[in-house]
This record gives sequence, C-alpha cells and structure tokens, in this order.
Amino acid sequence: MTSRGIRSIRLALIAGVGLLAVACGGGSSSSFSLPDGATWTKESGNAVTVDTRDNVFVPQFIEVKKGAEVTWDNTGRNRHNVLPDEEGDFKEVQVDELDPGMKASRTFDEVGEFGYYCSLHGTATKGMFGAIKVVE
Ligand SMILES: [Cu+2]
Repeated sequence: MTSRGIRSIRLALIAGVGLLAVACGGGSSSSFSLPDGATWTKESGNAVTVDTRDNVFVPQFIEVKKGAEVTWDNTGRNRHNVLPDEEGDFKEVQVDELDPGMKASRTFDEVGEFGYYCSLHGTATKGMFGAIKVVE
C-alpha cells in the first residue's frame, strides 16, 4: 500500500472517532430529536399536565424544570398509554392507568430529552408521540 493510501485511512479513522465523540457527548440519556419546525413549550410550574386526547398529546413537546411532575390526563374517549422511546427512561404508563377520564403522573429528576409515544396510536416518531425536555 502507498503511504498516501495509509494516510487517507488514518484520516478516515480520526474522522470516525470524532463522530463517535459527538454522538456520545449529548449528555442526554435519550436519542430524541425534535422534528423539523417543532418547538418546545416551556412550562414553568412543578406540576405540568399533558392533555391526552384522541389521538394526540397537547402540548406535544414540553420543557420542564428538573423535578417536575408530568401528568397525562386522558380527556378523550380512547384508551392510551405512554411509553418512553428508550426503555427505562421513565416508568411506562400502561393503558389501565390511563383509561378515559383517568390521569397518570411521572416525576422527571434527570436532565435530558425524553421522547414517548402511545403504542396504540403512534410510534416514537409518528402519530401520537411527544417529548419532555428536562432542564436545571
Ligand atoms: Cu393513544
């Protein structure tokens, strides 16, 4: 192999390591990324409600203070659940906790961006999904 060939392999390796460092350096435990054109709705209180309708979370993307308690309030007629897009980010809200007319809460003590979705009406990136950005 020519020395030029070796040099370009070395450059490719350095670039690859650099990308890895960027990918791991986010400080968030979730890989959630806000869809194009979407914005975070800032919530100042320690108790924040997400209206859980048929079939959408409102507001969809909220920014809360560390330690805030988020309550999903099922105001629709359908059953819904709330699953973190990365297992373990928070305890799942199962359908029997969130029948129509019911509310379920989770507390967010870790800074980061936590995506979630209703598996009956969406996926982590489509349909009935949302996210919580937790800040200091
Ligand atoms: Cu749903």
